[in-house]
This record gives sequence, structure tokens and C-alpha cells, in this order.
Amino acid sequence: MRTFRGAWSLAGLVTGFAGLAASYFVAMVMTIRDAPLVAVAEQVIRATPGVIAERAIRILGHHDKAFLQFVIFVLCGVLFAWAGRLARRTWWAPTVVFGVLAVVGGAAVWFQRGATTLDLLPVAVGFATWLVCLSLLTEPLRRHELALAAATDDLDPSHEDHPDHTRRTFLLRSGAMVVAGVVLGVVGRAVGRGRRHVEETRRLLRLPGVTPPAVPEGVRVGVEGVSPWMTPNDDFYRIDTAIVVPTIEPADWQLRIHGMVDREVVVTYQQLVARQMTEAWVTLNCVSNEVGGNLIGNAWWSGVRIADLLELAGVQPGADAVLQTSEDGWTCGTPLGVLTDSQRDAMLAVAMNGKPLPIDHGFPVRTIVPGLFGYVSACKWVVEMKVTRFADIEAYWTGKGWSEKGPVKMSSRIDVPRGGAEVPSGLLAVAGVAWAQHVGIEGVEIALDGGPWRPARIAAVPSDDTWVQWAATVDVGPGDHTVKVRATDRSGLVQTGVVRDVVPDGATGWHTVGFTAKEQDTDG
Ligand SMILES: Nc1nc2c(c(=O)[nH]1)N[C@H]1C(S)=C(S)[C@@H](COP(=O)(O)O)O[C@H]1N2
Ligand SMILES: [Mo]
Repeated sequence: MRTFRGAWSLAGLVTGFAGLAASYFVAMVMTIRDAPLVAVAEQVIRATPGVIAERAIRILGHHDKAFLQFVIFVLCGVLFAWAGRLARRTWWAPTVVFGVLAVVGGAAVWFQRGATTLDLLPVAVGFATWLVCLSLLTEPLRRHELALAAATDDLDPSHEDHPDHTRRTFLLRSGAMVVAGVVLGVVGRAVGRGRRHVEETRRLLRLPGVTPPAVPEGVRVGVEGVSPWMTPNDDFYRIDTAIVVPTIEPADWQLRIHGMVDREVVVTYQQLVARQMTEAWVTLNCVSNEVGGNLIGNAWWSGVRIADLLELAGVQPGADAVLQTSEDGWTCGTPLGVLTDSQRDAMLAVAMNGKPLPIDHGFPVRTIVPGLFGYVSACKWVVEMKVTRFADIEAYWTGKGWSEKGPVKMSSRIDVPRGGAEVPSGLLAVAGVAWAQHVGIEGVEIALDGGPWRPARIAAVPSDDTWVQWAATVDVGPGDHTVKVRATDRSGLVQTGVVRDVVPDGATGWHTVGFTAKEQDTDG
């Protein structure tokens, strides 16, 4: 039985390192700066008094951090082996050990600068991996001990498990976990390195034609709680089908324009950014945005007009669509007319709010088409444009039941009060945003408690391609209330109250918010 101690320790070790590998892999794929173990090392460094740190650096030179990580790694190993041995008696003791380790890792991640809840995912995945692997390894060990006992004592000759069999199961599973761990580690490392490299290139990139965003005069209604008129890059909604987003070095990027054209055109990044820049405020929105949802954002985009590039290629008669392809294989079909439209700034964008496109938003180049939903136009990491006919193509989402054409539907949203809010009774500001891209918003109305529509005040806009902020004041008595909003566009169309789902071409209906007004304290 003594050799068994070793097997249980091994189970703990394999389990432990498989979990570390899984968490590292997830961290790299999510492009979180580093793995939880590194976060722990960083917290240790932060908590180390300066004198000790200094001495450590003097002794260890530049290897101090590597050494610290190594120490943490070894310490983990000891704890993993211990947890494995504990598993021989109970299931909960090793769970507690791994749980404590996960909490330590989670805390280290959580207290890093700028950490978000999402950054905890690698820790959660690591912990889940620990639980799964541990039970997968302890199960054959437990059966092995029973089989051995049965074989030696000959108490139970009918015992179905042969010790050789259970040993093999254990070794096979351990082996598989080690291999999987190594693969995850190697792939994670490659992914992480590519991402970091592109992130660095992006940071150093200077785009001369790109100007910083200057929020136009008068676009804010000045009510607290309304979405900021310019959506900061970090807060901009993100939708894509990529598990690992493409990381493309600008030097490797090129766009091929082909299909029904007189001559195929290939543009490199250098050539693209050397061209005349077009800049515009454009609101981008997702067809999957529910009424009142937040899959919408407004940014200052800088790029090159697509119409000019298509002209270089020479579009042939009969074509009505451009099939765009992303580096990751995602496709969308965009009406040719809106790309060549002389008053619409359909562009190959290279910058968002004055900064090179964030990697998640399509770095180095994506398409932006005012007035069309993202799924038919806003191709991120775009590398190919094929001039073609709608009749001859099927794009990613149109092959899945979504409409072929995707003009943005007029809509409006209440940002304040929030649904379920408690507000003081009396005069109350109601405010939000409305949009009807490329047509423009003429007016916005609100109705309190099912009463008559009353006009709201709307702020200025630089063009018809952005959202507009609106605000109104209502007088509310104590109790529950609802307020709803609707817009009218510049063509005179009133936003429909008919409730429709997002499939196949965007939701409709009036955004309605319920809130409660409480009697004001008057003795203050
Ligand atoms: N390569 C690629 N581009 C894409 C998508 C995608 O899945 N892959 N999704 C589209 C959809 S549905 C929308 S709404 C917008 C979202 O752009 P954002 O993530 O920059 O907000 O990107 C579009 N471009
Ligand atoms: Mo979308």
C-alpha cells in the first residue's frame, strides 16, 4: 500500500497543473494580460517591503520575478500533491485546498489595476478543471485499492476490477491530462505572444490623417445618466463570432477587391493610410439590439472612402452587392449602392475615437457604413471585398435566417429614469437617445402613464448618421409610473409601436420604463 501514497500525490500534481494550464490558456485566449499565477506573483511583489525587494533584486538580479514565479509554482506543486493525498480519505478536503487556492488566485486578479469580473473567468475555469480532473483520477485509484484488497484477501473473487486494469485507467487518464496541459500551455503561449505583439504595434502606430474626437457643440442635453454622446472605446459594445479574435500586424494586412470589377485591386495598410482620410461621427448598431437595449454606440471614425477604392477597381454593370470577408472567415453582404453613395461616408476605418482601432473592434481595418446594421456592413478585420450579386451569395447571418438587407430601424431609448428606479416625487427629468441613421430624427415624444404624447427637447447633431440625445420633464405624484418614448424621423415616419423580435431584421416597439416616485421629505 505504501506505493499508493505516490499515486495519490501524482493525481494531485497532475490535476493541479492541468488546472493551471487551463487557466493560463483561457487568460491568453481572452487576452487578459497574464495568467492568475502571474497575478499572484505581482501581488506578492506589491506587498513585499521595499528593502526586502531591493535585496532580492540585488541577489537575484533581473531574475527576481522569474524566481518568484518559480517559487510559487513549486509551492503550488507541494499543495497539489498534498490535496491529492487528502483525496484518499475524503472528497471535501482536497476541494477545500483547491478552493482556497482559487480564492487566492481570484483575489490577486481582482485587485489588479483595471480588473473586471470577466478577468476572473480563467480562475473559475482553473478551479472547474481541478474538480473534474481530480475526480477523474481518484476514481480509478479508489477502485484500484479495492481491487488490490480483493485480490490479496481473496474476499471477493467475483470482484470485476483487475488491479492491472485500474492502474492502466489511472495512467492513461494522467497521461492524457499531462498532454492536454502541455498543449494548452504551448497554444496559449503562442496566442498570447501574437496578441501582445500586435497590441504593441498598435500602441506605437501613428496615423497622421487621424484627428482626435471633438464632441460637437450642443449635442448634450445635460441630464445626468444619459449615455455619453461619444461612446468610449472601452465601453463600446462588441459583437463577433470569433473565439480568438484575429491579431493582424498592419504590415501583413491587405485588402483584395475583386469579382465583378474591371481590374482586381490589392491595397496594403501603408497604401491605405497614405490616402485621403475621411472622418465622421457614426452610430453603429446591432440588429440583435432589443428595444431599449445597449448594443449601440457612437464613435468618431477615421478611414478611407470605400467608394474611391471601388472606383479604382471599376465596378461592372449588373453588380448589386459586395461580399466582405473577415480574416477569421466571417462574411457579410453589403448593398453596392450604399458603398458608392456619394453622400454617405461608407469607409474602411482605421481609427475609432482618434485611436487606432482596438483589436476587438477590427484592428487594423474594418468597414463602417452609416445606416446599416453591423451584420450586413461593419466587417471587422476585413481582408476581402468581392463585387457580386445578392442572388449569387449567402453571407454568415443571412444563411441563418436573418434578412439579406439590414437598414437600421428608427428607434429611441430611455436612459433615465432606469427601469425600477425610485425617484422623488415632483418634477422629474426623463432623457435618452434616439436614432434613425442616415434619415435623421425630427422629433421625440414621451407619454407618462399612458397619457398623451408630449414633445421632448432634442439636442443638436453633426449629421443624420448619429444618435441624438433628448430630454423632457414630467411631474410625477407618489406611486408607480410608466413612461414610454417614440421618435419621428425626417421623412415624417413615426416610430411604430408594433412589437417585433430582433429576427429577421431588427426589433420594433416603444421603449417603456417603469419606476416609483416616493413622497419628498419636507422637513429637511
Ligand atoms: N469579422 C467580423 N466582423 C463583424 C462581426 C463578426 O462576427 N465578425 N459582427 C458584426 C456585427 S453583428 C456587429 S453588430 C458589429 C459590431 O461591431 P463592434 O464589435 O465593433 O461593436 O460588427 C460586425 N462585424
Ligand atoms: Mo450585430
